[in-house]
Amino acid sequence: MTVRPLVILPDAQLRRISEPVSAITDEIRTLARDMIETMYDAPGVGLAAIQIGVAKRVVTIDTSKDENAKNPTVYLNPEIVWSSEEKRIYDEGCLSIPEFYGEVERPDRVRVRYMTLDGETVEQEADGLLATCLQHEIDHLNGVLFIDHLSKLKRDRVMKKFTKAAKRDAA
Ligand code: K1U
Ligand code: ZN
Repeated sequence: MTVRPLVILPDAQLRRISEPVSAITDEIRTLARDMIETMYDAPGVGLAAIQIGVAKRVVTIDTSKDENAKNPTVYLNPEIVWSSEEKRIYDEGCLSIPEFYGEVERPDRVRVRYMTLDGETVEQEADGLLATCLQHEIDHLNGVLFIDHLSKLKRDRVMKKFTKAAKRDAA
């Protein structure tokens, strides 16, 4: 397993729409293993493949609180098939926008359909942090970032800060 480098704002890759997984190959299995390793190393509770530069619809999530009982789930081609009317606000972070947080309102509960690494199609109902994380990661697959849910003023500010930092790092 390999920890792969994270793609950081304002990298244009983060705006790509990821391609569906059409077959479960060794490449996909290795990608999923590396994503889990990268997610734990960061550390984070979720990761979308585009955050390591791979435009495939693959997500890993582990929202379990116990650090000694790791329980990652791999979601292939995840899609939201139902969302609750009730909303919840969570102070979200993103491994591609380090050390920046912002309050985002999203449906409180969702039902997600996805394919497992065994090729089985399953549905999962989620609430709390898992529901928020699933929506955040599925946004990544569509080139959407949590800052897109904030005001234009906040988004412009964070974009400016990260663009400046990227220019400084490149100099
Ligand atoms: O997609 C990502 O960038 C991962 C992101 C997922 C996420 C977190 C919170 C709300 C929505 C989506 C993160 O994991 S940010 C880091 C984080 O939240 C965390 C890190 C260590 C322990 C607990 C949480
Ligand atoms: Zn993110």
